[in-house]
Amino acid sequence: MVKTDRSMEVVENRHKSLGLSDEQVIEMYRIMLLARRIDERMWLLNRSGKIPFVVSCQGQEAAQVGASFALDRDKDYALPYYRDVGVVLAFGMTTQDLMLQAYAKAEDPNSGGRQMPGHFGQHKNRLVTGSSPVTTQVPHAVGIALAARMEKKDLVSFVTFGEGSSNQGDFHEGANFAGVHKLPVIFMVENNQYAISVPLSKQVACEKISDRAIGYGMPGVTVDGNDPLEVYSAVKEAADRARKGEGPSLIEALTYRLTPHSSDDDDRSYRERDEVDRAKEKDGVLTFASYLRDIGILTEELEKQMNDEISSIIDDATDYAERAPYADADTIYRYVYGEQGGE
Ligand SMILES: Cc1ncc(C[n+]2csc(CCOP(=O)(O)OP(=O)(O)O)c2C)c(N)n1
Ligand SMILES: [Mg+2]
Repeated sequence: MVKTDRSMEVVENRHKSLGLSDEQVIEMYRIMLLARRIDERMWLLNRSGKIPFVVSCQGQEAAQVGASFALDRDKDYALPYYRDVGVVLAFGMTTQDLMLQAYAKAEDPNSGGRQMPGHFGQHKNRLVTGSSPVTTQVPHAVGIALAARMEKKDLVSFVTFGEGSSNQGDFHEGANFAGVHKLPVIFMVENNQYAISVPLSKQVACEKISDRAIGYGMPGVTVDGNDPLEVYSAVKEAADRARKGEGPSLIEALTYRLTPHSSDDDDRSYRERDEVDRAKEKDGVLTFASYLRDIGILTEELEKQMNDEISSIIDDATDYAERAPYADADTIYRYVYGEQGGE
């Protein structure tokens, strides 16, 4: 949280000292806000019976967008997990694309309406599709980094997953291989404190998820996932190391899942409302907006313009996706038995 009693110069220097311009941090905020508003709209559509399922990004946008801005979004690969609306928007997926996948329509670039929502993948934006078993994207990301090394391509492979998923064998195998071969991968754990109903204290015995890095010979850091600038800084350092051939990094972004696990979950059965309310006070979408207001670059006028624009983008995308056709039944085997597809 930006303290108003700090001198303007010190506060302003936070993003400038990281090499980020005013325009870039405004764009960061715009994407965080867009992700939040898309997610909120999806819950309304779900509750009104229009879309079958939502798995939310709410509470994790700051980590997702801060990290994405530290990457080269014209050449790096991202292997997002189901909550990463902020990552996929930052990499170029559109609101319309996201609505098409929520409605499972034929034009959905992620899977042509075949996968569950949140299974992101878009060839043209180097977003690599994943499977439903959690953490399978980790060895895929390591494989992409290995391929880049073998083909002498200058790219970083960025993979995200939840803290619960860091208990899966896929994480340990992928991290070990990447560490041994010093591959250009960034592992980012979005630690939102729960794996469905299981709290962090019952998931792991180590103090921090980032403590796991030492076992694989890579640096591990824990950062405030509500602060996009802190996440940006950690991912930038990791990307620089990766590009210099110094190998992988593990970053743990501390966040909080503000919604139930999914639209099929009722979180009142395993956590107190007080806890959720306290987490809302630290919500990165709100605290980053305060920072931008305090330094005078998020003016009232700009904020209104941004909100109006986001509302109309989401309205248009929703109308479009609702009217769009479902896939023809005779295309059912497409993408299953080797046929090429996607953008
Ligand atoms: C291998 C596997 N086991 C179980 C599941 C069911 N499942 C889906 S999400 C999830 C929780 C994952 O928690 P975490 O990794 O912390 O991610 P979060 O949902 O909290 O972001 C589980 C157990 C699954 N999809 N895959
Ligand atoms: Mg979790």
